[in-house]
Amino acid sequence: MTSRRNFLLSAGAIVGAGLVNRVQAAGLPEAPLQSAAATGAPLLPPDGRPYQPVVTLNGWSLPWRMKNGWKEFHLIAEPVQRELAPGMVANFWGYNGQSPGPTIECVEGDRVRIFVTNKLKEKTAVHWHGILLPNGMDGVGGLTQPHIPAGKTFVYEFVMKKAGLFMYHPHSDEMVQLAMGMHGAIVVHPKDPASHRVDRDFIFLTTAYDIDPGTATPRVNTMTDFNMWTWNSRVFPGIDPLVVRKGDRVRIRVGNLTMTNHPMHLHGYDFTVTQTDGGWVPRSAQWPETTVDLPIGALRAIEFDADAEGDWAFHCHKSHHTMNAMGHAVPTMVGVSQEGLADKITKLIPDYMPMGEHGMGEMGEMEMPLPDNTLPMMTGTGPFGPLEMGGMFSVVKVRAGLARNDYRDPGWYTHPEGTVAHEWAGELPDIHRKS
Ligand SMILES: [Cu+2]
Repeated sequence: MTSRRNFLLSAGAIVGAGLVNRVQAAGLPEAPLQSAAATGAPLLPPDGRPYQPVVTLNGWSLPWRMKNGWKEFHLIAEPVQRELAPGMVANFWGYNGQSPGPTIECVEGDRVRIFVTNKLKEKTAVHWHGILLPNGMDGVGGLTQPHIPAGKTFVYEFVMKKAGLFMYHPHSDEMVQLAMGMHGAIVVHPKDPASHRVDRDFIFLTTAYDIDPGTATPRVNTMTDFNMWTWNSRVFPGIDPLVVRKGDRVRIRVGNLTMTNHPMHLHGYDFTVTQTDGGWVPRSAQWPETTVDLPIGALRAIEFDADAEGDWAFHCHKSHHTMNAMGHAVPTMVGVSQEGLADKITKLIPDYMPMGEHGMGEMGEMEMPLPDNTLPMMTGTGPFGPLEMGGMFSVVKVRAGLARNDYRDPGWYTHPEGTVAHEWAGELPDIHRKS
């Protein structure tokens, strides 16, 4: 896991470290910029209606200003650089300095005005996915509004009619602009802060990129064969842990902006789906799950009571989505003897390393030569050895005795004596099998 620690949250913290206000133009709200990829402190509302803020995994929430009863935000569409994990930085397009753009948090009934300034070299438009709004505010370039030309600022105005989890993304040269990383989350909190309340509320969106090892800009025409499967434009081991206090009610909200589905699996717990981008799921329609499929273009919120301490894996269950850049052209070598082969090939290719005869787990431990600016297919180290993961993988760390707003990485779980799987120390029977 990344060694970087999350911010220690302080009451009244409005903006995270690294934020810079750039736009002071008359009439326009400020457009804060975020340069860091760390998980930002929850944005406690300084004005407007009260709510319990979310934590954006490896992201942040956008400050606003109140003006004559309107909540005003300012998004700037622009090229950005994003570290996917230590060792790899991508050239993306995003909003306010990052991909994903900042999370927009509102309250049911809020009147919102969102300024969008286009600092790309081509036109754009922003669609507010899942939000019930007037047709002309829906953000489909050419259909419901003119595209926003390069260099121009457009204004969107609507009322947040219902609470829920939503997202924003371009609807203008959509294939390219999504492939380049433009997206962000929207959370509309219930009017009554006591309704649907949880103790810890996380949100992130899934995206996928195809970035050739040794390069930094995604291939924008790729249809299915992506090699970077991300949560908020981060891959394991760059994704922060989801830190939870034992006993907390936890909600994790996830949206899918990739071109395939993701079966999201949580270890150690069963949970229920309490919300989709269509609204709250009635209690009578909820059932227990340990994996929920996240369809393309959809959002889901899961909830559980964090009653079991530990480091619980949380990941997409498609095994190719918990890996980083890999060569699919590599032949399967399981069961193929490579004895003597390495010596012969090494004479021709000095860096050649035979692998896969007994599986590919050994790759998680090797220091393989890599091109600049890419990540190993299987990587990461835990307290017991290599984790052999990548992509859409993180850990829900449940600990007793944390402070209410403490999201700092507590390190690895210390297991109570005698509760870890261990080698059998007794007599071993002679087991005969065909080999
Ligand atoms: Cu997946």
